[in-house]
Amino acid sequence: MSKTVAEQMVEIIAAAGIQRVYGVTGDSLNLLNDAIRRDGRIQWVHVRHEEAGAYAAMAEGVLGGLGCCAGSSGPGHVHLINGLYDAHRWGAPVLALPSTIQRDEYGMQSFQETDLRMFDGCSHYNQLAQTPKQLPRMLQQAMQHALSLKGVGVCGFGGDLLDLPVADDAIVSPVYGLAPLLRPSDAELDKLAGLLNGADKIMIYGGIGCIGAHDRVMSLADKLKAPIGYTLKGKMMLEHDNRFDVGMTGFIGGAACADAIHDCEVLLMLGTDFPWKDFLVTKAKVAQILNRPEHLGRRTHVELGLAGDIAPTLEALLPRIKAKRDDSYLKERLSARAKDRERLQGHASKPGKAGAISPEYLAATLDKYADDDAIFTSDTGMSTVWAARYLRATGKRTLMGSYSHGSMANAMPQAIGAAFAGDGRQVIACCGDGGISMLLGDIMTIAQYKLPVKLVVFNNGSLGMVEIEMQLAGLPDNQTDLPNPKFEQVAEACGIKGIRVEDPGKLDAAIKEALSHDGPVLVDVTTDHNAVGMPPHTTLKQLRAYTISQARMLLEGRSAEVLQHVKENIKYIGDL
Ligand SMILES: Cc1ncc(C[n+]2csc(CCOP(=O)(O)OP(=O)(O)O)c2C)c(N)n1
Repeated sequence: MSKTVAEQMVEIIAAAGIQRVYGVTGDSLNLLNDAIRRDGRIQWVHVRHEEAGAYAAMAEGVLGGLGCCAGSSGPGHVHLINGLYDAHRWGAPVLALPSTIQRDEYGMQSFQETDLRMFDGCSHYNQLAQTPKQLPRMLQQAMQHALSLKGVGVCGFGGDLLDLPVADDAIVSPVYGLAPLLRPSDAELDKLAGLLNGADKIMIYGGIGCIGAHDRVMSLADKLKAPIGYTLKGKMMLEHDNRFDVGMTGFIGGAACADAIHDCEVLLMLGTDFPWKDFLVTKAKVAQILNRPEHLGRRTHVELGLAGDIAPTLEALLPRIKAKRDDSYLKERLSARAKDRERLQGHASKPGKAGAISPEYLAATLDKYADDDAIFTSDTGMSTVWAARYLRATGKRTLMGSYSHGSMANAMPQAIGAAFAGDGRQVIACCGDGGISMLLGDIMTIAQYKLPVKLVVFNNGSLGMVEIEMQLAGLPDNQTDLPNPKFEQVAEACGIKGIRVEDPGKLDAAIKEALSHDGPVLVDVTTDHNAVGMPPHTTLKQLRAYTISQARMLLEGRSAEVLQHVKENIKYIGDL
């Protein structure tokens, strides 16, 4: 008997290196599930919600692989969409396999009928295979788009295709996940070198595109005597072993980087498409190098835009750069950075009170005991603020979150994918209480597959970031409270070790115990609901409009420490 389409699909995706398909089986997916089981090379990972599957697949893509998730007709694949948006916006290669109702039922508002064009906004390629002959080529194209353009490729198929015999005359090619290295022309590099050689105060601002370029960025900074700032996605690539480090800007960052962007003569943006344009307001001349040249100049004015990958571009640029002697600008920025660090350290050194543990202290404790090559995930909300500020890069650690899409609930399911694909590296998820509640069912996936993930809940009993957002906008915070279950008991009920920490004096030991536990563990830490970090959705203009007295009024009834914290943040923002 000839091969079925389902069997051929498994062969094609296994040959492309896919090791797992995250999904919830059902109706139009069942034959694919069955073909995967019979083939044996790929693991079907049974998640509880398809969005969690898409996030787990994203994590595989962030870690350098090709993630894969599947959703069955209608609701099954609709559930994938948020995680796919996240993967696509991060640039994480993911193959999405939405199966659909029978092909001849389309157009009749049939049961579970959906329009797959919904995936257009979160993919480089999105097609629905209608015949056995189309499917192998479309599948190959979806994977090639995901790998080469970095993001999501969608290959939909009617469930009724799966048990048809393969088309003997179908074209089947291997998957080429090639992303050619880009470098500007010599003339363009000369122009950039001229700009840099002719300026005194140069600031380097690097993003995720600096992956694999750490040493060259350092060499360039050394020659230019330039401070180096970085985005959150670039942090793990540039923060470590960096004598030029001035940290991050924006609401998670500090004055050293923000001021440098503002007052330098030339701002050199390397591999970053940082979206918070209010923090890129500068009088400097801006040069930007991106390997997606179509995105040049969409965040700030760019005098010189170049198409290039950072490592080969700097390799070619470095010999053209004259070494500068004057390092006074660098020194000034580094002393501002030392003050930023001192401020952060001040918050982290206060453990907090019973039931109101300082989240800064918690994040710093995680940083202290986590492995040198740990994989961290952080939920959108305050957890990302604390992770950004306190989890240090080592050159071997990974930090992922929903940093371009900004969705809640990403940390725990990303940790699932990281545990599967992370080659045994320690995986620590920094979860919000709102975040973990949102896809809570999938902690059972962690239990089911005995994934040794460390879930740490920053449990402040509220949608903390939104609460402060509302207050800063002059609105009474409403419906932001989160009456929570005892998360550690929920974990225990699922077969996961649960630890609750309310006493700051017990946090250190609890984190050590959790990180050394040989299996999954959830640590539920009651954190200080009043700890303030600035909300990312508020614009600089809005924040500037707030005076300390207004903040005092809005935060009436809160402790003196909180007011002080707000005051410091607002003063800092006002200083920009
Ligand atoms: C899916 C989704 N819904 C709503 C929001 C808006 N939002 C951003 S942060 C946040 C609060 C998150 O609360 P929690 O997980 O408890 O974290 P906290 O800020 O308290 O640390 C909300 C509601 C969002 N970003 N994503």
